[in-house]
Amino acid sequence: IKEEEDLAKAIKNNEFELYYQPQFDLHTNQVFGAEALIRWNHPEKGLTFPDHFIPLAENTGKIIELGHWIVESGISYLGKRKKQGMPEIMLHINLSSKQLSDPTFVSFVQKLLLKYDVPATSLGFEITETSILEDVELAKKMLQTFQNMGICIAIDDFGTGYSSLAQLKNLPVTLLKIDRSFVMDLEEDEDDRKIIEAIIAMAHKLNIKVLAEGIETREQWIMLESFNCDFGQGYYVSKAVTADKFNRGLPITH
Ligand code: G
Ligand code: G
Ligand code: MN
Ligand code: NA
Repeated sequence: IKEEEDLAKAIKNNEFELYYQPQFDLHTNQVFGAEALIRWNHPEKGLTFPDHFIPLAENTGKIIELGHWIVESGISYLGKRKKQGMPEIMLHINLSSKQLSDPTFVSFVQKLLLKYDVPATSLGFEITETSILEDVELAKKMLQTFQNMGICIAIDDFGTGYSSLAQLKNLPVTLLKIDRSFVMDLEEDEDDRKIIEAIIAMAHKLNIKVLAEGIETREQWIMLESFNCDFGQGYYVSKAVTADKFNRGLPITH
């Protein structure tokens, strides 16, 4: 209960902040986008990570309000960059299942794109296999609408759920994000290498781009590039950073 109240107060007091983790093209080494990752600047506990408070927000229904804040912050950030003449980037925002079963969510997003003068093609939504389970048919329709608008639909943590392949058949998918558990042992584990190569080949046949998560070493980058993986993300290049830091640009290590 205490935590629930905290969460409600934190939204009012503007204690949340979006951090941005760069996403790069493995072939050109260019940063083309970012994943928005929420942080809580807690007045007592300091910088707090979402593993704990996102599930709490989901279980208490607060995720609708918090989700609105997240989406508006992300889109307004894109709008600010555009106004300042900064290079266009793609921003991927994580969605929870509650948001995908909210019938007003599509018009909410449309209004924000207009308000901040942001093209739909600059926006992506990351969904997980569990986030569409609440109301599959409604979620599917909503994702199709978003894709028709030009918004990128990314499957997050691919390979860890229990119906990964079915999802590719059933959902409008633009991008597949290979879970970092496959990337982690790439150098030692031949099976992981084969699995990743197969995922990439399959995705490309379906006209779906592939991003590898959790790239932490130069060797992993080079290997993934040789497998023809399109994009990457991970501590090797950068963790999630504040908007200011992201705007200043980062040296790419590769
Ligand atoms: O850095 P990391 O600790 O940011 O994220 C931990 C988990 O929290 C990940 O599963 C990530 O997808 C989730 N997460 C981070 N930011 C958001 C967000 O804005 N919305 C939702 N729904 N989940 C998020
Ligand atoms: O579930 P999702 O993929 O949205 O979660 C992203 C999570 O992964 C965040 O907690 C983010 O901080 C973390 N992350 C991003 N890059 C790396 C990495 O290279 N290594 C590890 N261990 N975690 C990472
Ligand atoms: Mn994600
Ligand atoms: Na992931």
